[in-house]
Amino acid sequence: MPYKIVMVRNDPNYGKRRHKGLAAVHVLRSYLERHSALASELQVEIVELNSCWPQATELDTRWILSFEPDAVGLSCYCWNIGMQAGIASMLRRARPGIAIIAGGPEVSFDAEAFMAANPAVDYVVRGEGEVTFTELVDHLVSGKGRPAAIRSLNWRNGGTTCANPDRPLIEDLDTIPSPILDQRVDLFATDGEVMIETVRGCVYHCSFCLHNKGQTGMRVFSWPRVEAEVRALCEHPAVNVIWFADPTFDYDEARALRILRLIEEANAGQGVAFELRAEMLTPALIAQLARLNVVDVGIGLQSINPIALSNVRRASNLESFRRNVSMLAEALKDVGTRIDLDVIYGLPGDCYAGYMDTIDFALDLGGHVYYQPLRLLKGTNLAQRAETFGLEAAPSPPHNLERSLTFPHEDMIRAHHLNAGLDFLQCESMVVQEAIRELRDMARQASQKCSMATACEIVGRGLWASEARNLFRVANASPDDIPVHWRISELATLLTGGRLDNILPIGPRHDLATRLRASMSLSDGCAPSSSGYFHAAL
Ligand code: B12
Ligand SMILES: C[S@@+](CC[C@H](N)C(=O)[O-])C[C@H]1O[C@@H](n2cnc3c(N)ncnc32)[C@H](O)[C@@H]1O
Ligand code: SF4
Repeated sequence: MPYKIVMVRNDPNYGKRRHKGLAAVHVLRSYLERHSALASELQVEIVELNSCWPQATELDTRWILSFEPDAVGLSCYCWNIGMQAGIASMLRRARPGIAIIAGGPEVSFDAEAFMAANPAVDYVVRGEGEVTFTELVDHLVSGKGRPAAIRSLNWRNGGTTCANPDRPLIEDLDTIPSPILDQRVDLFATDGEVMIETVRGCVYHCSFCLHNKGQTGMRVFSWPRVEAEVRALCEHPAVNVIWFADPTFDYDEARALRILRLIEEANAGQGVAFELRAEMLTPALIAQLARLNVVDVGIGLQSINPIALSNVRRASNLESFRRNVSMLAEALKDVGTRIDLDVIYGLPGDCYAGYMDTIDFALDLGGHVYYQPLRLLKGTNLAQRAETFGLEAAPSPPHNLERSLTFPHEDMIRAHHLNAGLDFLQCESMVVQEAIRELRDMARQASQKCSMATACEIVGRGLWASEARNLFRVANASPDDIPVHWRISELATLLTGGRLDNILPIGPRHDLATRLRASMSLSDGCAPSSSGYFHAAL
């Protein structure tokens, strides 16, 4: 009888960011099958869940149990931890003898607390999982060795839990087999969007970010490996879009150009998507990108507040950011690429006025603003320094910031209003976009201080105060996966009929100027002047 392991990926995938063919569970299985001393005795199955309602846990658990597993590996991220913990507990009740193993960034940094809160979980694999998981499985199958000898493992010893010391990172990434090249992932069974990693870690160390997973330094897969994997994806008939998980694809111009040229040569027209640092873009890279079917580019702006950027150790040059994003947008305009400019509100030292200025800066560039509150992610440097900056985040993942010394709760609410207006502005309904522009122009006549961000806030505030609130809340159910554009567009058109008066409690238009002035005086405490937010910074 083989030793059966079920690896569970759990991705509630509502919204635009859909299922991506490759994930940790596939990589871990390939590594195990290649490196385990007992590989021939193993049967490893992958279960991919995408339920977004808690009641599904029972069905999901039954599915896992139908494989009659000896061990179950749960892949844990901030977007699924509640559901994975629920599955662990149901598995334990149904089959007390099963070995339940959790891994992933959401359990790596507070493994002891996680095990204390989840008695069903037997083991937590911290950090990079390949080697630890393989050693653990070998121990479970053979009964040989001691869990105490497995680095980066948390385990139970009678009534107590033990935390073994950390293991170093895998030095040679090529020892990790590619599930794509090994044909261990059925790309026909995906929606055609596949993610690959050609590096691990990031050369930068922004203190809010977990791309370095609490470690330092960036490691790269060798060129032959990258070349083979990219070619295989380009030539695969089921692949529509190749997503690069690399956090800063353009960090090394020569390497990036080499990959882009390879795609141009091998590609049969599939889409490609990247995450970039705008400041690193060069004319050669931009020209090469324009030769491809680039469907999506994510670029971090985060904030234009220099104090906030410095507090999170992020060097930024707004002039080259502006220049390079404009050049990129111009070069890609015929390709129809969606350019997301990532913005975070609530970084330490930032305040509402800083956020408004940031939004105006991003909108001026013509990109699509992808806003997110600061998430105080476990394992980041910022989470350790939260108290210094007076950062208070929600206890439940993804630990959205609730307030800070410079971003009090009432300003968070204003930011939520602004975001709601921004969703309307960025929806695909031309009528609504026009209406918001009209509002801004009218507001500018009332006060020079009114920018697009102000107009968005006013629209959003009206929206939340109206009957539209519930509909909007539903359309906007998962801020990370929205805007579910068509839904918001439809909703916007439905609600407004093209007339903002329908959603704004602003009364007759002749009264608008007075009301706008009143609403602007509300913001005077943190006015978006050129230096307004400097005073609020730490
Ligand atoms: C792809 C991706 C996404 C995709 C998700 C696609 C998908 N459904 O799989 C999208 C774009 C939707 C996304 C969104 C978000 N993401 Co994201 N994302 C990533 C990214 C770039 C790659 C993940 C990946 O597959 N890596 C490759 C695998 C091999 O590495 P790994 O995931 O770390 O897995 C290793 C270990 O963790 C461990 N392991 C993992 N699972 C298991 C299971 C077992 C049993 C074991 C033993 C070990 C183990 O072993 C693996 C191999 O070493 C990572 C960054 C990164 N480079 O990893 C961020 C990352 C996972 N995302 C993160 C965050 C915070 C988010 C967002 C909240 C947005 C944000 N940036 O603030 C949203 C949340 C979405 C939601 N619905 O709420 C954080 C994770 C924080 C956390 N604690 O979970 C990361 C680390 C980046 C960051 N921002 O710092 N994300
Ligand atoms: C891969 S980066 C984008 C590209 C590039 N590396 C950069 O920083 O410009 C992914 C994005 O995730 C967002 N992000 C990362 N950590 C976050 C956190 N703790 N809270 C909110 N957003 C976060 C940031 O906006 C970041 O731009
Ligand atoms: S935000 Fe971008 S540049 Fe900064 S550490 Fe994360 S991935 Fe790297």
